[in-house]
Amino acid sequence: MSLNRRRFLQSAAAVAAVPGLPSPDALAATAPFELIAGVFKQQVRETGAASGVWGYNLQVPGPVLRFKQGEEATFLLRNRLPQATTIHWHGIRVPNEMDGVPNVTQVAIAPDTDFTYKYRLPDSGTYWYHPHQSSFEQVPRGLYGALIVEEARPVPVDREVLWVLSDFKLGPENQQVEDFGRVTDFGSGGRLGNVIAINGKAAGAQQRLELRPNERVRLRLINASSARILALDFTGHQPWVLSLDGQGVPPRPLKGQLILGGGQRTDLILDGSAGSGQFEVWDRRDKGARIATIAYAGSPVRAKVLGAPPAIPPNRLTTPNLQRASRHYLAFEGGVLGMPAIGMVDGKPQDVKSIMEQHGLSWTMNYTAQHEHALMHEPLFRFRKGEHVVIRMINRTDFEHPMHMHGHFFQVVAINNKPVKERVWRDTVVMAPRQDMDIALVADNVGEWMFHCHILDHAAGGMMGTVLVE
Ligand SMILES: [Cu+2]
Repeated sequence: MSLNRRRFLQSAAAVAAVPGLPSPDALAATAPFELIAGVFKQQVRETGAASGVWGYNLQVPGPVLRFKQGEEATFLLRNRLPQATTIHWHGIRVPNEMDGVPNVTQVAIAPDTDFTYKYRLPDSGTYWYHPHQSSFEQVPRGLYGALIVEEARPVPVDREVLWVLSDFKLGPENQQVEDFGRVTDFGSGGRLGNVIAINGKAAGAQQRLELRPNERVRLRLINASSARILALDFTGHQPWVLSLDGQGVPPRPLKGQLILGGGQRTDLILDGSAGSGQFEVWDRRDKGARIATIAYAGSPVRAKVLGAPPAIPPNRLTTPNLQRASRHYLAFEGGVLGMPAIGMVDGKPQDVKSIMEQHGLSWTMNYTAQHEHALMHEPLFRFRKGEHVVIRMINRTDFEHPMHMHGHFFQVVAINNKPVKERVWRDTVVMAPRQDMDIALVADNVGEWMFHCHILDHAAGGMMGTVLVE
């Protein structure tokens, strides 16, 4: 066990002595916004019974949390679930102790206790929040919501629309199928739902996005699915890509399908350029599914459709210098179709059979498989504060993996050893099967940060590690 972690456990024990008390800090300044995690019913499918869900403030997705860049946010999380939970603020560069990772940054919040999260919002953009405790179960039950940080001067639009995309696995009575945590899902594509949802309601032709001719809409898209990767197709329209994972890009027309892995966000500018009629929005993955209808109504907002939108003012992120960067490697192996590496579990070498059968794990990262937020593991990497780093991720599996790093943004700088011309900021990137991908970042946020697959079943099956910035 590292010294760092031992220190954490000691302080964790001290905190645990006064369960349920918010920290004194939380009592000062502005009143916290209450997020009550609970169990309730919500109409997900159009017809039939309401579904039992877990969510925040009796709604799935949870309330839209909206702030201005630079503001301080305070949340009082009240856990009324039958399990311990936490909230992770995906993409927000919070101080480490506010990151919501059980055993690593805080003690999991027990049922019927509260916890206060308080931090400043350094970056504008589209973010989201969800538990990091048993996330393979708590997220698909409905615990997620959008966190939007407005730019000081937002891109001018007529209207904003938010789509929190997810899926539910519902049985014939619309009940949630209680099959969370199956090793077969951990080692394959993850537990996919059978009902794609937009803002907590079943996707399909009945999900209507109404546009007036020549109207300009900013469409914020969040993939909150626990496993599903989406490939969106806006037929009859040519949206502009405005930002990826909250970070502005030079606006460009969306070419082909919009790939959105679990955890990723994209803001689009959607112009009412078609002027009349109805158009289909599709998810083109697998067999494909029509998820929504763009329908025209009303009089034109302006005489002509607008041209290219202005770029979002960039957030203050330090660009990694590849010449002076330290180089690191991260090999991924495993999965049901591949040959899992012989690896280390809980500090001991294990053969493939026991990794899978005895430990219920399916993947290794640098030949180590670990249980979610395990206490005994060492960080994958240790970086000095301010160190420029390149991590070559080597995907020796037959699966895609949306890899997410906490507390930092990174740039994809090479794919299969070929430099990438345009470097965009991301906090989550989809690695293709058998692909090598180099990501670069400046490790400037001190603490121990998760680096994991955002197919939450994969994370639970071994694809979860940390990087320590000190
Ligand atoms: Cu994965």
